[in-house]
Amino acid sequence: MHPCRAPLPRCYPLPALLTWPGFSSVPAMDDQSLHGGQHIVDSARAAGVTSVFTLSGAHVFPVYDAAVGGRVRVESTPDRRAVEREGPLRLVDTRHEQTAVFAAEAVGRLTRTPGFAAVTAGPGVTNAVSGIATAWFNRTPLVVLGGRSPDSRWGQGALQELDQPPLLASITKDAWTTHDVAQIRGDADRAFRLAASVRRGPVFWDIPIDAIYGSAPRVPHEAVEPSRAGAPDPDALARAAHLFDAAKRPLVILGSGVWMSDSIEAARHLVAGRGVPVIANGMGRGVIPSSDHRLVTRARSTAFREADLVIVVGAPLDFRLGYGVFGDPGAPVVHIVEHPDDAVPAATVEVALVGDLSAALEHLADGPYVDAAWATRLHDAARAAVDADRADLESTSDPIHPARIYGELLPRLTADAVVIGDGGDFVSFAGRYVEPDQPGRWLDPGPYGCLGTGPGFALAAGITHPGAPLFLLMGDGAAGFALSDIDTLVRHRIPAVIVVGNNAGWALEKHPMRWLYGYDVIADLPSTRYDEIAIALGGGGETVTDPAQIGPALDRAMAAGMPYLVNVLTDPEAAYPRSTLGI
Ligand SMILES: Cc1ncc(C[n+]2csc(CCOP(=O)(O)OP(=O)(O)O)c2C)c(N)n1
Ligand SMILES: [Mg+2]
Repeated sequence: MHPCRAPLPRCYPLPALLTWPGFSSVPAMDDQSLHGGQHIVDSARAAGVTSVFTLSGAHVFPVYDAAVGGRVRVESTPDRRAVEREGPLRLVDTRHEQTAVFAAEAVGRLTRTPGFAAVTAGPGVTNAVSGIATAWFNRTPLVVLGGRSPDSRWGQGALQELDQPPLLASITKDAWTTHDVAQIRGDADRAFRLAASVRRGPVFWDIPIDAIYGSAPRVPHEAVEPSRAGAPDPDALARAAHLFDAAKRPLVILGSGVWMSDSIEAARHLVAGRGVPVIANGMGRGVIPSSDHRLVTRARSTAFREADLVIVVGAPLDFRLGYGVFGDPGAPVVHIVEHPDDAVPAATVEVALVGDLSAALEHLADGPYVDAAWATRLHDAARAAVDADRADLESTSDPIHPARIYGELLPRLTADAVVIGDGGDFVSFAGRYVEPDQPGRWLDPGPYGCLGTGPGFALAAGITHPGAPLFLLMGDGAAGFALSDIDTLVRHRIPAVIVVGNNAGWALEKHPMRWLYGYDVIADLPSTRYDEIAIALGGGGETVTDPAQIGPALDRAMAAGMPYLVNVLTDPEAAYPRSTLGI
C-alpha cells in the first residue's frame, strides 16, 4: 500500500499524526533521510533564498522546523526570535498572509532572487492571491508554497480541502501539486528555477500534509541556472540602431526590466554615450539619478507629445505608457524586452527587439550624440515643472496640503533611503515628487495597483536593506488594509517611518466619481488616529495638524528606532491633478 493510503485514525489527534506510518516525526530524521520541509529549505537555500514569509499553519509546519534547524537547535538557544532570524532560512511571520506574500514579492524585486512565502491550506492560499497577482503583473520571481489537506482524505471533507492550483493557474507561470515526498526536492528546485527564469514570475505549488510530513532520501543537488534572455536578433538590432541614428527627437523609457535584468550599467552607458533624454518607470526609477540632466521624467507629457522615436526598454506598453501611442500621429516605437511574451503588438511598434537587454543597450550606445536643442528643451520643461511644484511643496494652508508633506520629506531623503508607496492620490503625489537616486529603492504596487501592499513591502525592505532609512507612505484608506502588520514590523524590529496622508477618504475614487456623476458616495472615512493604533501595537506615533510640525514629527520618527506613524491630517479637497483613470 502506498504510504499516503495508509489507514488514518478517525480524526486527527496530534499524537496520532506523528505515529501514523505516512508521517515521519521530525526528530527521527537522519543525515540521509530528510522530511519534506528540509528538502524545501535546502532547495530554497541553493536558489539563493534567505527568508521565508508565513503565518503559522500546521499544513506547513515541516517548513518551519527545517527553517529554524529543528528542535535541538531551538531548545539550545534561549532567544526564540534569534533562532527564527538566523535560519537556515529566516522565518518571518506576519499577521495576514497577504502581508507575507506582498513581502516575498517585494523581496523578489529588491534582491532579484525569488521571494518565498509558505502559506497554510485553504484560507492561507486564498489570502495569498493578491500578492501572487501583483507578482504576475510585475514579472517578479516569487515562489508560494501552499499547504494542502491530505490525499488520503481527499473528497471526504477534511479541514480546508480545496484544489488550489486551478485557482492560481491564470496568474502563475505554473501551479501544481506534489503528491510524493520523494518528488519534493526536484519540484522545489524547479519552482525556484522557473520563477527566476526569463520571463520571471510567480510559481505556486502545494503539498498535501501526508507528503510534506513524510521523508525521503537526500537528493544530490544539481545546480541548474535559471534561463536567461538570448541574444537579440542582429537584423532587429540594426534596424533599431538605424532608427535611433536618424531620429531628431528620440526618447528612452527605462522600465522595471532594466533593474530586474541588471542592465543598469548598459542603460547608463547608452544615456551617457548618446546624450538621449530619459524617462524612468517602475523599478527603472533611479537607474539614472535625479542629478543627471538627461532624466526628464517631469517633462513626460512634452516628451511623449513631441518625440519622433521612443525606445522603450524593459517596460510593457500598457496604460502607463498610453498603450504605446506617443504623439499624434504616434511616433515609431522600438520596444526592447527580454521575452517574446512581453512584446505585445502595438500599432506603433516599428521594431520589437527581444533578448538580453544589456546586449541591446550596448549596441545602441554607439552612434551620434542626440541634438542638444531637443535635450535642452526637455530638460527646461522638466525644470519648469519642478519649479512650479514649489508653491505646493511649501504650502502653509490649513488644512494641510498633501504636497507639503513631500516638501518636508524630500530634504530628509538620503540616496540609500527606500521609499514605499501604498495608496491613491497621496502616492500619486509621491510618484511625482520623489525621484530616487539609486535603482531598487522605490517600491509601489505596480500595474496591479493593489492597496494594502505597504506593510509587507516595508517588511521586505527592512530585511533586505537593514540600516537604510525606510519610509512607508500610505493613504488613510490603504492603511486600513494591513495596519495590524505594524505589529509585524515591531516584532521584526523594522524601524519604518510610516507617514499616513490622512484626507479622511478614498480621494482617488471620490474625485473621479464627482467628475463623472457630479456627486460621490461611499468615499468618506473618519479622521482616525492611526498613530494610536501604531502605539497600541508597540510602535510610536503622533498626529500632525499644523504644516510647520510635519518636519519635526518626521525627525522624531526617524530617530525613534521603531515603527513610528506620523498621521498627517490633510485637506480632503486637494485632489491629485490626474488626466486618466488608467483604463
Ligand atoms: C485592494 C484595492 N481595493 C480598491 C482599490 C480601488 N482604489 C484605488 S485608489 C483608492 C483610494 C485610496 O485611498 P487612500 O489610500 O486613502 O489614498 P487617497 O487617494 O485618499 O490619497 C481605491 C479605493 C484598489 N486599488 N485596491
Ligand atoms: Mg485617503
